[in-house]
Formats: sequence, C-alpha cells, structure tokens
Amino acid sequence: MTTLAHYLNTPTIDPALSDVITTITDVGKTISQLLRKGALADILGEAGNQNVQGEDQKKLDVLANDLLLDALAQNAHCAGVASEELDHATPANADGSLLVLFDPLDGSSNIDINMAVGTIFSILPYQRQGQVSTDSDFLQAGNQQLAAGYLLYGTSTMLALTVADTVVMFSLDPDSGDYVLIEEAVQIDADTSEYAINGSNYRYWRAPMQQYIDELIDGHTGVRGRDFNTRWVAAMVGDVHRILCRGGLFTYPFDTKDIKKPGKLRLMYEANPMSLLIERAGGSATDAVNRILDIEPTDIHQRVPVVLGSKNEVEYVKNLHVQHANA
Ligand code: AFP
Repeated sequence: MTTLAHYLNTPTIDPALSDVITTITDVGKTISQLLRKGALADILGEAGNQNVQGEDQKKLDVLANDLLLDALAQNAHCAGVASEELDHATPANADGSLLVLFDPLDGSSNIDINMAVGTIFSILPYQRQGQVSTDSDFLQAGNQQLAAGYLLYGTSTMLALTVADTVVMFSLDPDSGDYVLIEEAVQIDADTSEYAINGSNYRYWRAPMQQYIDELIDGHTGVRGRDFNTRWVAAMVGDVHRILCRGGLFTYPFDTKDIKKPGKLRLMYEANPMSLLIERAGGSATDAVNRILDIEPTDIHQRVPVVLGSKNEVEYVKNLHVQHANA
C-alpha cells in the first residue's frame, strides 16, 4: 500500500513542494470531515457575504478558505496565497519558494443538496524570494505550474495530483486518515461519446459551439454517426474527475450572457490546474482554439472559456471554431 506521504517522500520531488501539498491535503481531511457532518456541523447555507466575483459565499466556502489560508500561512515554503474568495493575494512567508492558488470549494451550490464539491489547487514557483509577494508574482502561465490537483468530496474523498509527468489518484481512507494510492498513471482515451455542458446557455453561445452541440444531439442520425450522452455535475471538479476516470469532454464555453465575463471559469485556480491534470493524463485543454496552459494571465481572477478532455473531441471543437473563423 502506498500512501501520499510515501509517494511524496521521493528524491525526485522537491521537499518544499511535498510539504505544501501535505498542508493542502491535510486541510482537505478537515473539509471532508465537515462535509460528512453536513447540517450537524452547522456549515450549510449562506455566510451573508459576497466574494470578489459578486457571488454569494456559502458558510463552508468561507470556512474552507480560512482553513487553507491559515495552514498555508504557517508553511515556511509558501510565499503567498491567492484564492477565489479573496480580492487580492495574501503574502505568506517571504523566504518561501512557492505560491499557491486555490478554489477552496468548487461547486458550492452543491453543498446544500449533498452533492459532490471539491478543492482545486495550483502551485507556482516564487521568483522573488526574500521579498513580500504581491498579485503580480502570481501572473504566470499555467505551463509554469510545479504541481496541481484537486480534492473531490464525493461518496468518498479522492485526491488527483500531478507533481511529476503523470497524474496519480488517491482515496482517503476514513479509518486510517491516510490518502492511499489507487491509480498510478491516469490516462484518458482519445475518443469519447460523453460530454458535459450547461445546455441552458445555448442561446448565448457562439455559432461553432451551437453547431457542435447540435451535432452531438443529432447522434447517429447526424454527421457524427453515433450517439452521445450528457452528464453535468455543476462542479467542475466532479466533471473533470469523471473524465479522468472514463474520458469525456467538458466545456464551459464563451458566452454572451454577461459581456463583462468571457467565460465562467477562472483561469488561474480552476482552468490551469485542471488543464495540467488533463494534459498529463493524455487529454487536451483549450479555450476552444488556444492551449489554456499557454495563456499569459493579466489578473488573478480572470475568466476563460474552457474545453477539455478526450484529445480527439477537443480537437474536433477546435476545428469547428477554426472553420467558422475562416468562413
Ligand atoms: P462555484 O465556483 O460558484 O462553486 O461554481 C462552480 C462552477 O464554477 C464550476 O465548478 C461548474 O462547472 C460551473 O460553475 C457550474 O455552472 P452552472 O451553475 O452554470 O451550471
């Protein structure tokens, strides 16, 4: 049996990185316990505040955010922390070599209905050791990430992590409190017949995305010549987990619902870490055309359209967009 502690304790993994990952995953155990207690822990419902994105914060969002912030502030290797729930990054230990970004509780509308939620994290190098970190230190492309992962609090708690060339998966053993390795090299099939999208936004999508979904719905009667199946967890962490387990395509595309937002998902603590996991598992991740991991960020809270998952399907979406652009 390989535990996360064993896995991280290898000469090929920077001990600072191992330490920060351990801090995050330890907090994950606490969040998992709170979720198990649910209503009994008085963590459901609204906290009465709005986050920087103007969204209502749930009690557990606030709690998960505070738990991660406090724990990382005490980690000597962590130079700064950026979160979905904070306007600006918070400096931590100036001598640290790492920056951490996270979405403390992705899919928070699922909390009150006892459905899957998760914590997503991304770890970047810190270039100005010895000086206090600021927002601009975090503005690095996703291809600079040293590690990324998520904790999925579902029927069991699972950790997907990439800190080397592969994606590994652990399951949290509720008896021992250890994360136990269950999958050493996750791989996504290049082809799929399953896709995830919030179809209620159809009228706001661009023409190539509408065409793509029309083709999938037409199934064996249309140009694709086979049937497709829809799944939507309403928590990206759940949809990405399904794709790592059995392939598929997930998209939250560009839409015109709110012209100030080019997409719903956040580049730095949702799209980037998920894209690294997906690519390292053999899949692809784009904004419909361009590789997500090559986007140079301009704001820690910037949003981006996302199309990720099985390689050939992501490529198909890209080709439709290129064809429309050239028409
Ligand atoms: P929160 O970050 O507010 O929890 O939203 C979750 C999310 O960003 C992402 O995880 C889901 O895929 C997506 O929103 C669900 O969006 P819809 O509410 O439009 O279905």
